[in-house]
Formats: sequence, C-alpha cells, structure tokens
Amino acid sequence: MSVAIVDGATIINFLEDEEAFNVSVCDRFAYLDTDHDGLLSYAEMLKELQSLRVFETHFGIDVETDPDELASVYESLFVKFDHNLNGTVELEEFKKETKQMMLAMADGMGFLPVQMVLEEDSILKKAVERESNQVATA
Ligand SMILES: [Ca+2]
Ligand SMILES: [Ca+2]
Repeated sequence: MSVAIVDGATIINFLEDEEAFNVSVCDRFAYLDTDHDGLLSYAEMLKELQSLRVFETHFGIDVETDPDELASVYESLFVKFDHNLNGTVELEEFKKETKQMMLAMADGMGFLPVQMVLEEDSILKKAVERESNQVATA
C-alpha cells in the first residue's frame, strides 16, 4: 500500500481516457477472477469490496465495525455490481459499476486534494500512477 494525494480531477481524467480505464478494469477483473471462469463470485469480489474501504479511517484511527454489519454491507455492495442479479459479476457489470463508484468518489472530492491510502494493483492507484507518469513526461 502507498499513500498519495488524489483529487477529483485525477479520477475524472482517468475515466475520460477510456483506453487506460478499460485496460485497468480488465487487469483488475483478471486479478480478482482467481478461478479464471470469466465471472466474479462473491468470494472473489470480496477482495475488491474490501479495498473500496467503505468504512474509512478518520484521522488515522480505524473505525470499529461490527463484523455482521460489515458482511451485510459487502453483500449489498455485491448486489450493486450484480446488475442482472444472477449471483456473479460479469466484466461489463464490473466496468459499469466501477466507473459509477469512481465518478461518485470524484464528485465527493471536488477539487480539494485528499490524502488516500492506495491498495497495490487497485484501479485508483493506476489512476494516480497514470497522472504522475504524465507529469513526468510532460
Ligand atoms: Ca471466477
Ligand atoms: Ca451478474
């Protein structure tokens, strides 16, 4: 994990670069799909849902969360991804919902940069890396 300063523009620029976004989503999907059947089961998605950090830490202090409550939140998040409710998340569903979530995140951030902990291989981390590469080559 690493810490980076992220603002809404970092995410929006990344989403607007459809190719970069699609490549990252496909990579992430393949990484999560541990049995390689082209679908994400709940167990496979759990890793991603956990990395979304629904329960943010406040000023570095982890918020205590009831495990039962956490499980039900993950289940409801999974259903959000599983648009056709067939119990698995297909690549198209994953792509759509990831985009929605990132847009919502960017909306919430506005132009105020925030410090975020980025999981290794997360899509958000790729968005940040893409931006810093652009700065480096500019
Ligand atoms: Ca799978
Ligand atoms: Ca589905």
